[in-house]
Amino acid sequence: MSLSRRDWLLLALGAGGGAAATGLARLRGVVPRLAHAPDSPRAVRDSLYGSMLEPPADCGPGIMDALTTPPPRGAPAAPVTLAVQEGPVEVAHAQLMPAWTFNGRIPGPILRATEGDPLTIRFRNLGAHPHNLHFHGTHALPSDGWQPVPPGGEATVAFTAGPAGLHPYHCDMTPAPEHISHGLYGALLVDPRTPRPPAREVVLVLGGYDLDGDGKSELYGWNGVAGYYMKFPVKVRAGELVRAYVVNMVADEPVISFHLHAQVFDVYPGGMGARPAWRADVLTLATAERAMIEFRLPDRGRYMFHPHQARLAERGAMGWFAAV
Ligand SMILES: [Cu+2]
Repeated sequence: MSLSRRDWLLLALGAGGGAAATGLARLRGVVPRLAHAPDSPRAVRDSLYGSMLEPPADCGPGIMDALTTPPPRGAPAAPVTLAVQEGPVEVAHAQLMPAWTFNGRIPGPILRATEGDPLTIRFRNLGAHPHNLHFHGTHALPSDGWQPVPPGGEATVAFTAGPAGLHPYHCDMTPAPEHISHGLYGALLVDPRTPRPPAREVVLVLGGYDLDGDGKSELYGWNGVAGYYMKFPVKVRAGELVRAYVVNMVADEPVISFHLHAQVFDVYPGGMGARPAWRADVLTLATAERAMIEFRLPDRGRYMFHPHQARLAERGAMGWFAAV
């Protein structure tokens, strides 16, 4: 037995006190939940659709801006330090993940360069496990970054940014899914030398969290926080060009998808190329696969986005664009 969307709405709207109470009792029995999940009827009542998960209480509006909006194009490529730090991170309300992070956050910082720029990244391993730093895209083999860096060690990764596109970076220590699902990933945007048209740019990196160490994620978050964009939609202006950089860093699912409601989008696989390869409203991505998509939201209102895998959507990966 599973709950239909209509059941959710009836529950959320409280269709009679008795019915709602019955519904909640039923919900406890049928919805798979985390072993440590707080019993949270408020979260259920507040969720008009989908995600039962709330972001951490101190994760308020605006706090995710630096992980949602990329730095502006054309800023000089400064030397960057990426330091692995290990420690607990609250990835959803009352859900602590024993995380491994770049610079203390998940995902790591959004890096941006223009094709042909020299990039130098200092990698420091401040954790208790061997880690490393591997970039997608092109680079000379000495900067491929697969070699282990022991605790306390460091390495320098230097390469010429390219090709123009969207390239994840991540720890590639074996087993890579474990290192990635602990939080060691981020995005590098490489702009073409001929600028793309102005747009409202958004980065959406999907990750999964294996809280109990069984090799399977139990929580999912766009830009690291489960339920965040459900509660605090990504704001765009109605009618403006939106350019979203979508990256899949869920390491324990064969594929995930990104689905936008009520509009279709142009797809640039890998963020590469000057013209879109196709149009769609569902984008399917294997692990570390990514795409740049472009669309306009013509009317004021909320446009839903989520993976089309219900389990992922219900466990933190539901979100909204709010066109204002
Ligand atoms: Cu690692």
